[in-house]
Amino acid sequence: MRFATSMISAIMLGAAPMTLAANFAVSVGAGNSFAFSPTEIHPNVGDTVTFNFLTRNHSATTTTFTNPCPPPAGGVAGGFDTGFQNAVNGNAPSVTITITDTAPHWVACRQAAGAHCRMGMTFAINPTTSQTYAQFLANARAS
Ligand SMILES: [Cu+2]
Repeated sequence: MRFATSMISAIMLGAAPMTLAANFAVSVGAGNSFAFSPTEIHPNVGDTVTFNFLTRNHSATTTTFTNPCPPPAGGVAGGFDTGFQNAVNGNAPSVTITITDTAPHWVACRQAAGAHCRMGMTFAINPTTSQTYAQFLANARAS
């Protein structure tokens, strides 16, 4: 047993510099809400984000900070679009994306020509102190 413990310790020490990617689970439309939860996350490059679509028919689509609604089909350049995910009739689709940079990404639902977005259905990946989620939400409600 002593030998085996030494072997495991050596393997773990050898692997110390490696960092493990994290997954961030985001619920979309929980309890029939027009909301993402949580509303912001701060992942690192290589981490993944899984959008779990729980009710209705929504998307998670990247858009601009200043003029969020509606997000463009396909998302903004360098972003992503889950497409419309139908959670009606007991479906519970999920879509996972991988974080490839540390830049802020502004996300909203593009359903109903931006109506969900203007209701505040928004989400931020790596917002900053100068570009906050709160300001993004205010921009969405006003756009
Ligand atoms: Cu929606």
